[in-house]
Amino acid sequence: MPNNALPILYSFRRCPYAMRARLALAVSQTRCELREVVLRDKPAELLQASAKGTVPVLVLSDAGVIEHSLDIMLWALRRNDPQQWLAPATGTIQDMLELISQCDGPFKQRLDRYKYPERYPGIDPIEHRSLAEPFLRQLDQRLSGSPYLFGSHAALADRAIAPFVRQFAHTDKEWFAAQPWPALQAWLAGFLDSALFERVMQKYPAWRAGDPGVLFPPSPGNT
Ligand SMILES: N[C@@H](CCC(=O)N[C@@H](CS)C(=O)NCC(=O)O)C(=O)O
Repeated sequence: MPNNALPILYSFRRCPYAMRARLALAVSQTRCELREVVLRDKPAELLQASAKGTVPVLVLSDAGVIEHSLDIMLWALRRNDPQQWLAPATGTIQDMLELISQCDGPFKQRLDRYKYPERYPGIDPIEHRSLAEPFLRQLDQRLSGSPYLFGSHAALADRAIAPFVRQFAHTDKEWFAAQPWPALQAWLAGFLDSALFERVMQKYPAWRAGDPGVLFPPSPGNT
């Protein structure tokens, strides 16, 4: 049963922002109580902690609240960064944040219009898929020179961006597989096959007030 002194993570399994937060919390071995949220029925406790109503949200044991996924990643990794996600093999944290901001800004905007055209009356999803291609080509070019975006080991940028590339690829798997982006395809496949990804993608029942919540991250091998 989770301990009350643990931070509380409001999460949604399939949300790419929540995924990146869980990746950093898991790799940094930051124990939390995970509360799985149903987005159309958000618990009052989440909205009290963070009125903006998005996930992920991390409520710290001193009642501080971290409301954005990248800030949760940075908070967790600054406390414990055993795989050196904040120390890329090439480039700087600033360079990684710049690439992540291209993902979170223009790329995400196009991804939403490609994946969820019904939310944007009158738009052409294929046009938005095309507009998203330069970002993916840029990633493929970086990855053709090194196995990860910033050199020889996975770092913040890889883990922050991969959940969004996954979402893009899964919108039309055949189309994605047919693109001339071999390095990007291999990088995504490696991420999806990783033990870390499996660890952060376990399924949990929706949390209801009074439930104990679940301990996160799960023990390695406990999948
Ligand atoms: N800037 C936020 C964005 C998070 C976000 O937009 N999450 C989506 C789910 S993927 C959400 O909670 N949307 C609210 C809703 O659908 O009601 C972050 O980085 O955490």
